[in-house]
Amino acid sequence: MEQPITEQSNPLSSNIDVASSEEIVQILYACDLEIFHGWKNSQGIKDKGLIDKIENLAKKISNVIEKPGGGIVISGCGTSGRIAFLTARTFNCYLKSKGKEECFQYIIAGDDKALFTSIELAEDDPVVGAEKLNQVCKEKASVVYIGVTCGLSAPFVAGQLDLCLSQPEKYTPVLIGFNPVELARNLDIEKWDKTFLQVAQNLEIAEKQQKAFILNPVIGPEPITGSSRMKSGTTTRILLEVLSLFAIQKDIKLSIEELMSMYESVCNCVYKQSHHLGSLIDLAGASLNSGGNIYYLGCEGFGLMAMIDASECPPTYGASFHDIRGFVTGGFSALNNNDGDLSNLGSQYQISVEDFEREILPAITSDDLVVLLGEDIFQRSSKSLLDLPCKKAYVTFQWDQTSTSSTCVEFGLALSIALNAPLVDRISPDCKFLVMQLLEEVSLKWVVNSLSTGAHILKGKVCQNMMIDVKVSNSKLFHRAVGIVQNYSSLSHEESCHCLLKSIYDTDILTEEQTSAPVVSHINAASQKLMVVPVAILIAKLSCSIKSAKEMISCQPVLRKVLIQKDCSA
Ligand code: F1P
Repeated sequence: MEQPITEQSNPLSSNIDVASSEEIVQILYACDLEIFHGWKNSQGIKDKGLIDKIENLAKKISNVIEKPGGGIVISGCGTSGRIAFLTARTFNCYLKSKGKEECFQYIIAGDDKALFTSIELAEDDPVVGAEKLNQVCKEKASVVYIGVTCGLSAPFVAGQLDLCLSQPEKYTPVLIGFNPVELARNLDIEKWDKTFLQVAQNLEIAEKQQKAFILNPVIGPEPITGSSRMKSGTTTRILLEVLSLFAIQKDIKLSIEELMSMYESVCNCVYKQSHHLGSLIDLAGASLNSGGNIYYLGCEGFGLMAMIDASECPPTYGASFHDIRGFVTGGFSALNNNDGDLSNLGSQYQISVEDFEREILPAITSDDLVVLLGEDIFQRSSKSLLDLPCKKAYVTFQWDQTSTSSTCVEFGLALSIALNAPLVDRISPDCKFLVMQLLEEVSLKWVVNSLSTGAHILKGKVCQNMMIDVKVSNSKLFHRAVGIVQNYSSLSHEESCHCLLKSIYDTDILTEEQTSAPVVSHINAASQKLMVVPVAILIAKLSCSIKSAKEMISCQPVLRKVLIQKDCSA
């Protein structure tokens, strides 16, 4: 069976783990260009059929929200839910500033706690998904529901789409993801009677009757295999923003294609700075490798974007939540989130720059890196950082500069990226500022994704282009982990699964009870363990015991090096 494109390995990045920092950026650029130029026979987001659908859907949304009781709900899990939140927040703010009703709502699996921490298990529940949608829409007469699941796989979203299909008089369902429908996930969903594929096929039928939309451009595999926070997250943002903009603003004075080409222009501007971005990765990698932490500070959308980047590092790279953290000025008061202030839930939810200044700054060391994102936070915080021993970096964007500058000023690495999107001046004054904000935020996403990915590569958390320390925290990630173990061994799928289970249950001999337990039990058992997948890879590849696999990893955490040493000594 063909693997979903979102889970395939991208040939462009197969040596990203041994590339220099500047080369890492160039590889990420090449992979991101597939968003705009397509992959194999696909045309990416510039596909004419996709653009037509976006145009029709924007009209539909606009009709729905103009009527009383109409609304738009965007929902997803992990990064997809976080991008749903950001989009709803941005466009509600815009509507509010124009004196209009705020009609965007978001849902994220695991609720607002999942905006900052990974709660992947919640993604596996279609029933809770449907209940949440029901709750959010109970007062509404007519809803455009947009379910985002990059891999066309999340049961939480499947439950919501299924609910929409059962109430066509109320809901217009939209699915956003990055696989063709036939590659949607076809695995049983616990305690449910359909697979994601079946739901997607029902949606296809509804789409033919003009009662649903599927936006699923093929944009090629991720640079780090399966890491949908990267290209897929970026494309989700672009699609949601283009849709929302055209739905609420009829007089933009741009076409959808032109707006998309502006995203491409800023992508080129950012990645042209591969040398400077490489220096940023070097700084960040040095911090992680010396046991230091990376702190992003930013205002508004910049701070939030950076927090989203940080929140995906634990599940993707087995990082601790301290390794990379994001802070936003004002914390929860700036968020406009569903569940309000969560800061009393513990330090993971202390997200304001003020929390950073109070709790972290006094103990900062020369191993730590503080990255100021945007001019506002630089004005606010650079002076207080100046005399501190930490490494410092500053990233900002300028529209009126012709070239990017990077200086190792007194402050540290200061990188001012010149953005240029030829059509900006044509946009109607009413939304020009908003479009520039969106383009800056997506640019920032490219910068922080490069930084965190590059730093973890330098820390040895990527082997070839696989995230070899992925957290086994939901069904999709369990199956991905089995695939990773199989990729590095010559074992069958079943044998690879057994190696993963041995690592999860910390045993050389599995019991019948363990092998026959449901996936959810494996996920629960794995949740408190470190280095589950690297240990499983070693026992699969070297046929060694759990104990010796753990010893090897404690002496040399970079797996490719362990394997090379073993190959040489064989
Ligand atoms: C949702 C998601 C990803 C995350 C991880 C687990 O994926 O939470 O955002 O990076 O892979 O799954 P999807 O439903 O958008 O495919």
